Amino acid sequence: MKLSLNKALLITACAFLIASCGPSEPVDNGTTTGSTTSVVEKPRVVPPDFNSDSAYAYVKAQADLGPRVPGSKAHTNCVNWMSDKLKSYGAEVVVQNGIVTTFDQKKWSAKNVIASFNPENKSRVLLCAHFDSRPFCDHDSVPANKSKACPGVNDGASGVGVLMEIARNIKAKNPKVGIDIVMFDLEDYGQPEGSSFPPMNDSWCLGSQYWSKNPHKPGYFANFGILLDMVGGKGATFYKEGNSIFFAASTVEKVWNTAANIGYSNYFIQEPYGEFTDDHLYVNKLTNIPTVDIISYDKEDSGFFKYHHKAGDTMDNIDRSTLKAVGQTVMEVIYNVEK
Ligand code: AHN
Ligand code: ZN
Repeated sequence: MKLSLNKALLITACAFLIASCGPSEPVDNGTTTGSTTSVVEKPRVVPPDFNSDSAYAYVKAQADLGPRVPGSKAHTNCVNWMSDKLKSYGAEVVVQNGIVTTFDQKKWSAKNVIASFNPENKSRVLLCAHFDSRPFCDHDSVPANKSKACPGVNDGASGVGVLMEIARNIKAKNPKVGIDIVMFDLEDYGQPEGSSFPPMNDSWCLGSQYWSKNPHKPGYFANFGILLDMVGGKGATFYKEGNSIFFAASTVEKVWNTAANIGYSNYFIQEPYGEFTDDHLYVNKLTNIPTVDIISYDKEDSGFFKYHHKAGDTMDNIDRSTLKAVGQTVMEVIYNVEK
């Protein structure tokens, strides 16, 4: 059955309104178009309430570890913290080890943390974020800060924090689909501008590149994927990012329309903007999973956010309302996937 976009939106809106105030039984919208086709649309499933205090606490727990730079104690502690917590929420957890080489010719054992909920379910959704912190604040204007590790709070910890809160909710109420949460390592060790090392292609997103080439289960597939990156900044705006539109247009529409339906159109802007190299690009190029990036962009500041790759990327800029807008939107999407 093929529906025009307008009609699909209308039906979604009707189902949404009916579900908001009516009984939770299937409703026949009885749409008739010339012939006698009637469309039976299931009411919207009301997802659990995403708790922004809880998400904030998950972000702070990572911030308190210190920068999760590859090779550091904080990095190991973060891997253990995520896998222990995700197991406690009922997921099957795999810590994938992959050897990768960064632009500075160092070798690392990348650790992608993969949590599968209802692993036997064939219908699946991928949710992802990166947990590593950039080893240098190369965008900082203070010379002494440029060589320091980045706090990586909005850039890294925010996405992980939102996904941990979603995991906690999945334990309380299962969506109809299986969910895989992947926390990618070594996203943020990309070659800085002006680096004296030979130019390296694809120097960002090494953990997601490894996972995309070596999925944790042979033939792994998900119906679609959502990447969260820098989703905690105060007053953040999320545009429809170009690579997401190119590879996953219908998922972009689903996410942005869902956000609008539940009142978050001040965060989710209905306009395309930019084309970013981020973990979703490699998932899209190297797997068949159409994946979108919810990534903040600040047009006023012409950057991702004010403290991107700066020493100021701390808890001070994290706003519970932004975490809520993103977390509740993603939950609304995953609890309403059919099959
Ligand atoms: C670049 O900065 C090239 N891409 C954005 C990916 C990124 C970095 N996300 C977080 N940090
Ligand atoms: Zn970064």
